[in-house]
Amino acid sequence: MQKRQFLNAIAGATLALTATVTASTAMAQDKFKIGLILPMTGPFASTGKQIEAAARLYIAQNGDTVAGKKVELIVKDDTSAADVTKRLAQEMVVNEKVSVLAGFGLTPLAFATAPIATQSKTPMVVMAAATSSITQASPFIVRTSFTLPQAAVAIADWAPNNGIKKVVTLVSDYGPGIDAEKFFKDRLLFNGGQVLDSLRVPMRNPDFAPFLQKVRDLKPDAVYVFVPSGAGAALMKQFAERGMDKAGIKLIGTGDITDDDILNSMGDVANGVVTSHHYSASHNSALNKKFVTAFEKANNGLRPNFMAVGGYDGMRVIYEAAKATKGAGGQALLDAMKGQVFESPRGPMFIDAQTRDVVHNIYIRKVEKVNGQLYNQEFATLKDVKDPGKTK
Ligand code: VNL
Repeated sequence: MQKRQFLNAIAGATLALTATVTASTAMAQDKFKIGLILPMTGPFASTGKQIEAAARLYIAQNGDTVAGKKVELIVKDDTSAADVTKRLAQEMVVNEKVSVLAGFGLTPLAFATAPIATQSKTPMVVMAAATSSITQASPFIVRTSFTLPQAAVAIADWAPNNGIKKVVTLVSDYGPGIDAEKFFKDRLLFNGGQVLDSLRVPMRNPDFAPFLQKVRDLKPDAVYVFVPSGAGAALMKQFAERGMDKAGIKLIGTGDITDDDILNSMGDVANGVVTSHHYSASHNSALNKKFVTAFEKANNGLRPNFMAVGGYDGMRVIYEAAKATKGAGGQALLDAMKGQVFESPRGPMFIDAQTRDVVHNIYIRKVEKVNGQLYNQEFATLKDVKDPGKTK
């Protein structure tokens, strides 16, 4: 009797277990999970905030189901520490069984996660990080942000035609800064310009003062700057405090320096600064106006910057790929991301099927006051710019 009861109990438990597994599998199949890993705290929190807000806006506008599945956006804060990004990515793949890893606010965070994407065959959408070589770190990476060489080459072509021949470069000392320096320098020299010195500042908590003093002493026509999104205001402030603009030294750079979300707080020193980039909040298109208005409305008047656009377009790439695969993940989902062509708030763009990197217009812009607000006003367009950093 006892033995029989015991066996019955086991049979019951097994049945219950089977039922649970079946139910949870069905639930997993009914969901399409996107693991969004971002710096939400610390010095690069603005990047996380912009991308999360843009992803939520995309879902609000396009619905929270795709290919018949409920979209679940799982947002995690990596505090901009690469070991945390990697651990979170691992947990998302193993425990949450996400179909896509997304976000990646800084280059080292993307590099740390690339092996997880490769091993688990999970598409990884880089929405922020912009060092050229990132897409080569895993065949599962697709990028919707931009690359520093795209922007750097454009401003190196503009400068010598506009009275800027002697330049000092000043960049953050890590991946995107090194790209920004190299591609600007090579192109400026090719164009007959001169680079008097190349200065590199620490990526975290930089004190720009001694570097700007050095620039002042060298008396170039301009200082060319790359600092990551969020750091531009501090640099502008010190540039003004040292009277660099009054000394006749111009400031040029990639658009990271005149970041849309903090541009107004920079004040008059930013007025007139010329930069090259793929996105301005004042980009003149119906789609962008709609995007900016909706973003500001949903976020207490916060202006979207280029990080927001990388996040928004990344969601577009993910949604359209999921529709094409009817919700299937892995290699099929990755393949459906490659070659997508569409209109972004930045203008036309596509994902190069060979490199999995973004191809888009680069605009030359000048900071101007529009209705009392500072904006990056686009005045020249280089069309369909591929990443100059790709050798294959
Ligand atoms: C990176 C490139 C980060 C450009 C940025 O801001 C940026 C990067 C946080 O690749 O780390 O503006």
